[in-house]
Amino acid sequence: MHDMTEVAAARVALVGVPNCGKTALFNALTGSRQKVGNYAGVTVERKIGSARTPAGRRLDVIDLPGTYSLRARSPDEEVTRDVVMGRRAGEPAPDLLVAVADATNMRSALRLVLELKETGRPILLVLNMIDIATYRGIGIDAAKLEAELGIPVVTATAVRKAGMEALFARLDRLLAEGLPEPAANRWQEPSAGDLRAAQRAADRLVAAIVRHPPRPDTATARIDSVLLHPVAGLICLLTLLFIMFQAVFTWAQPLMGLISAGFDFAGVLVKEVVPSGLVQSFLVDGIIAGVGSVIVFLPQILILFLFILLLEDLGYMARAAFLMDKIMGGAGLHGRAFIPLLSSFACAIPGIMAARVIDNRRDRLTTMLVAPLMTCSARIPVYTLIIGAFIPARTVWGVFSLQGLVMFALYAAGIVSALAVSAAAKFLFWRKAPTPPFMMDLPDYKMPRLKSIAIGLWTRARIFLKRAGTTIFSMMVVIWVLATFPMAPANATEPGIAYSFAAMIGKFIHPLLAPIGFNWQMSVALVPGMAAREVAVAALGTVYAIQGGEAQVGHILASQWSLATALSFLVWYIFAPQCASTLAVIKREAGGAKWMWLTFGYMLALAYVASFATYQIACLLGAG
Ligand SMILES: Nc1nc2c(ncn2[C@@H]2O[C@H](COP(=O)(O)OP(=O)(O)OP(=O)(O)O)[C@@H](O)[C@H]2O)c(=O)[nH]1
Ligand SMILES: [Mg+2]
Repeated sequence: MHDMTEVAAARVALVGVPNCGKTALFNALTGSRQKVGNYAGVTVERKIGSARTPAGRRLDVIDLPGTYSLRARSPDEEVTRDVVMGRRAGEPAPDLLVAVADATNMRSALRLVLELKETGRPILLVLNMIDIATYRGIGIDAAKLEAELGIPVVTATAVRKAGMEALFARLDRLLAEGLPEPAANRWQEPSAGDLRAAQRAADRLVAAIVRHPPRPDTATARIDSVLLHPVAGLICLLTLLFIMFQAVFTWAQPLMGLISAGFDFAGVLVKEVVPSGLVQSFLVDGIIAGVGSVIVFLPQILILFLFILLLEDLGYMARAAFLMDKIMGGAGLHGRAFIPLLSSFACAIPGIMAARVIDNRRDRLTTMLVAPLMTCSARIPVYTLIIGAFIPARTVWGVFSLQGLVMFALYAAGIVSALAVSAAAKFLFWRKAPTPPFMMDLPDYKMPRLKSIAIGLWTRARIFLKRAGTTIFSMMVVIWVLATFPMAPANATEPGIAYSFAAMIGKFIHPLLAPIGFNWQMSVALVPGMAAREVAVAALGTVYAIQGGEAQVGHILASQWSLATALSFLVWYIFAPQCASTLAVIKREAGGAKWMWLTFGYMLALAYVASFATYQIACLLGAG
């Protein structure tokens, strides 16, 4: 059979300024679920997806980081430039550029289009967010624009997949006519003068084709008069963060109780059905106590993400960055470091990658260095477990949960230490360098879309469960084996685990960790915890379950650890470099192992010193 599928797919690259809806369009065209968000710099890598036009042509659609110009200044913009210019090794230049414009902000969009035209490649322009433009009474004469630019223009509302037929039809027509071979690299990096000239040309075009409404929309400006106010705005931000952490702790409780009851029930059931022995121990102590003790935390993690996703979609992230700029600048951090650091609440890995939007290397490195100090969601299980076991569930001042307050304090400790370390890095490494002024677009507020929030939460739940089912599960198997074999001799005087490999390893490391108040069971848990922080919780679950034969880790901890030990363990988790994947990403993004080792070293040192101080002081105060 000879059909269209034999023809190589046409490569179509989506290019546009940040936040104009490229990824939304990419998702609409390819059916993917890449992350969209209402702030600049959501996409920092190129992503490829495939689509098929109604006429059966195959397309390889490439989503790219946003950029104002091909004159790339930061690593994410370099990705876009290199793809557009076909400079990536082993990758031909795209056959067609789809320029994406935010129809409510044509000025910067057209400037980029004019620059793209200089490359000599075929271009099609999509006027996206036409729904918002229409709502605000902004009129765009697409036919005139098409004539002026000499390229096809279509309108779209990417988030609702509206306008896709027209876009596909135009793509089909362009491809049927046959695309010209791209002219041999005509493009040269534009000078500042070129860019100014392009801006003037863009302004002329805007004047000719855009009709502004008599009464412009002032909703964003009105909301910002409060949210960006130097005092009121900061109060709003702090209140919001505070509510977020209280919610993570309190709203999740009923659901967590339910999940944990489910695992307890499963444990009981297995004990009924499977005769006692190795198999029963593997199922109950290894899998149910281990993996179950981590899955219990899913509700908390989803609540945290619900907040982050809502703020991202609303358009609040860039505002928070703006508010924090003074404080961060004081600590030697670039204003643009805010979003990478806030993303690190989810996980340091996307946070470190998001640092690509920072143009100068020095500020980028500082951001990467401190991102792992932000409290990532993998720490939530550890914190919650210890807080639940040691901090009484009381209310303070009538409204706040004491456990929620401690959680907030742990997050705050992460933030404060990140600021302190970046200040120290600036002082040690690049004292003389001034922090550049903060420039970042504040997007218009948008109503969060239920569907995209739901997709975001679902994606997170899947990542978490997959981790529990793979990394954590396999570590649990290893830990169960280590904690079970060799088995106790017949005339054993101690519980079986005391004779196991786990005990040997734990007792071997223990002298190092005794000064910070860790017992040998905790020492065992730290090593596999390098694979994923939550594993430590699962490992404690298994080790104590094998030792004590009970599934409720929290209860066992409360009876076996002193308060000083518990506090020291919490403090350890604020600082310790307990995540191998994060270190690997730092190495890749910073372009050298040096930065990885630096991060590892300083975090380990901080963890040890801080835990030591915490333990010793707590003991002096009688909590030993
Ligand atoms: N109302 C409306 N919102 C849209 C439309 N397209 C995108 N959005 C929203 O605009 C915001 C930005 O969308 P993205 O697709 O992330 O933008 P992007 O161009 O990929 O942004 P970067 O990756 O940061 O450069 C998100 O909040 C989207 O939900 C649209 O056609 N209509
Ligand atoms: Mg994007």
